[in-house]
Amino acid sequence: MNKVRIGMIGYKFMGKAHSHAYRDLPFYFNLDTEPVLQTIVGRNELEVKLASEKLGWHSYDTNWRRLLERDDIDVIDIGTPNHTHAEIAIAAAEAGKHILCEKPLAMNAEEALKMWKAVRKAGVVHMISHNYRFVPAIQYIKKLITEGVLGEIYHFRAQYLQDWIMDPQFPLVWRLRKEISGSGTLGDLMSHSIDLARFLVGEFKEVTGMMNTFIKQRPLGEMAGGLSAQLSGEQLGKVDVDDAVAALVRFENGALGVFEASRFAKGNRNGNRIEINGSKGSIRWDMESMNTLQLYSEDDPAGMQGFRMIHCTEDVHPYTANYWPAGHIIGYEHTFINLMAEFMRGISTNTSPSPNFEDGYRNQLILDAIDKSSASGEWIKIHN
Ligand code: SOE
Repeated sequence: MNKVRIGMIGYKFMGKAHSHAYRDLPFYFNLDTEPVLQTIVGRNELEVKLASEKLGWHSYDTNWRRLLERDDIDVIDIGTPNHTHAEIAIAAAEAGKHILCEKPLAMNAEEALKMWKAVRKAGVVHMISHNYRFVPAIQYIKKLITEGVLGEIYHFRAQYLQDWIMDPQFPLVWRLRKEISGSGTLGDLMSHSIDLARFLVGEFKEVTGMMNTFIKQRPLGEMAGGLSAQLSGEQLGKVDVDDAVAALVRFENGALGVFEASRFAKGNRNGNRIEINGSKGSIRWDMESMNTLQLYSEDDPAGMQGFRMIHCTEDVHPYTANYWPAGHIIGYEHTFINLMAEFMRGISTNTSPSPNFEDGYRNQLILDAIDKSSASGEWIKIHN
């Protein structure tokens, strides 16, 4: 068994999700590589020490640069705010470390391109953590589309709706500050929908977008783990990212796309949904019922046509044989375990599984175009 020693930077929401996935991976998957939770990094020593103990890491550090000098670290896992991704990833690639990076890959396409070039030059394995690709139902939809069950694809519809910042007193955390996050719902949520669309339908040809910021000032504060936050004073700061975004898309293959992402959709906690319509059938999927999908097929007998629910928990469904008997469902955390399995396979075969930094760059081209278009109102071509 080859040990792959991980150095992970960041220890909050994604730090917890990634730590859990590394720990549980050998429990469910028989791979020839096994992740070792070597060192976790954070700037606040007390907090990172506590995280290290709770999440099961062998050691902790307060400076990520020290990891790059160590021979006992094979992977750098980046779960820090977006404005740090490029600096860390490029330095990690130059130090010969494999890299897993949280999404969106970068602040803009220019930065993302530099990151992609750096990992190519260094010959390291790289991946971006678009975990929803690794929901069994999503992988199964890909299989159905590839086998022609939906026929020619005409429409891709995506909604990614949340509501955790609707209270005007919710503080101005880093996710709401452009200099740290690059964008708001666009990069945080719509990047996931774009990743699913590129995976299931194909490349984008052109886009037009619109955005709004409903609450323009908020009290200062910080993320406190998960999607909660704490105030750091009375002072107000300007919200300079989008609270909501919508985009229309033409795909290279002629399909049309409609995308919507919002943090102002009351009642939607993590409403990540897609619908795909083809010449022979349609599919609907919703993350909040992630183990199922709805399939309409024109091949069903007359009188029995309609959307039917498929439980993607049978052994024939991707990844599910690694877990429980049919009908015994999996959850959000398992999407990261499946992703880590692909990352470990990538390391043992020296290939970078999709979604990798190339996908991160192509995704970022689309994010930048939607951002630009929402200011100018124009349609923007995507130069893939
Ligand atoms: C917050 O909006 C967030 O945690 C995103 O950052 C994740 O990418 C998404 O999966 C869930 O919501």
